[in-house]
Amino acid sequence: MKKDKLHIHWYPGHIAKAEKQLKAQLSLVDAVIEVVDARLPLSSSYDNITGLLGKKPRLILLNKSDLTDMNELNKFVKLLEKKNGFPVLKSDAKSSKDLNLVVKKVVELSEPRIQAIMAKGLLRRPARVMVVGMPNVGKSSIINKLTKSSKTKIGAKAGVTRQQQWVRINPQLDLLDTPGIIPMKQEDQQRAKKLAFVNSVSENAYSNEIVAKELLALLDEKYSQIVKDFYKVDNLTLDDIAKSRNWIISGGNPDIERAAVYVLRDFREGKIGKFILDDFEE
Ligand SMILES: Nc1nc2c(ncn2[C@@H]2O[C@H](COP(=O)(O)OP(=O)(O)O)[C@@H](O)[C@H]2O)c(=O)[nH]1
Ligand SMILES: [Mg+2]
Repeated sequence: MKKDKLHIHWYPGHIAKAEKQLKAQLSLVDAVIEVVDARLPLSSSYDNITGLLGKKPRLILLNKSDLTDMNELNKFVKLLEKKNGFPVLKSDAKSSKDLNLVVKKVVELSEPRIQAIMAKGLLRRPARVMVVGMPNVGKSSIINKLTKSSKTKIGAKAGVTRQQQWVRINPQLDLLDTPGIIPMKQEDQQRAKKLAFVNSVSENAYSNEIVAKELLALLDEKYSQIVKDFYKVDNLTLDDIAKSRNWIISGGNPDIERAAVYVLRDFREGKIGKFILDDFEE
């Protein structure tokens, strides 16, 4: 199945199903937390998120901020706030320090809808919120962090299928404990490629060698010296990296596949450096 050219394909049937499921989940909540990979502040967001969410208030969470340069990321925070008109926060789901603010913001975002309910004469209820985002951006990690302190599973609500579990985070907030997966639907291969770099695309869809080469090319444009220093090479090629590490296969050729696997892993774990792969001008 692996192809020798990087072309990532999404199946229309899967997308339609995922979209339907997501819409059903969305109908249950007052606001959403859209988790985005901070290394791709623009391209790991869904390109038609407003079409999908309608008027639903959204908190944009730039997660994995620990893997980025904070000064650069702060510029994207401002840009996204301006572009979307919604609050934008940074998070590192490996620590819990940012999450109090997340809780506070989503409660605020939900308030208009709760006021509307009360205006109809109903009693105040906690805000209902869910987490959405592309694969691997950290949705489950965030849900786990948020729900850790609260063991109150409050079960199915009226009209909610049994699998939908809610967790009471505090008296003002109920969180849907299953994340909404945003279906990928785009012909934009540039973006698909970037999502592959951060492991947001099934690894069956591409070969390591091709993705690693593309990643090195992009890093070479923006962070060339940092990456060259890390691998102790003059040129950012898999060949040179394999040679520099002394990864040689039979016949004396450099072990390209091994170099590719390491480059992807080093990048994804933030070992090479703190990077943002979107251009600010986009
Ligand atoms: N460095 C770092 N890694 C994270 C962060 N959040 C999640 N991860 C890691 O990213 C991977 C995917 O996280 P997961 O929560 O399963 O993503 P999901 O697919 O969106 O639910 C896991 O290996 C997490 O440990 C973060 O803020 N920083
Ligand atoms: Mg998950």
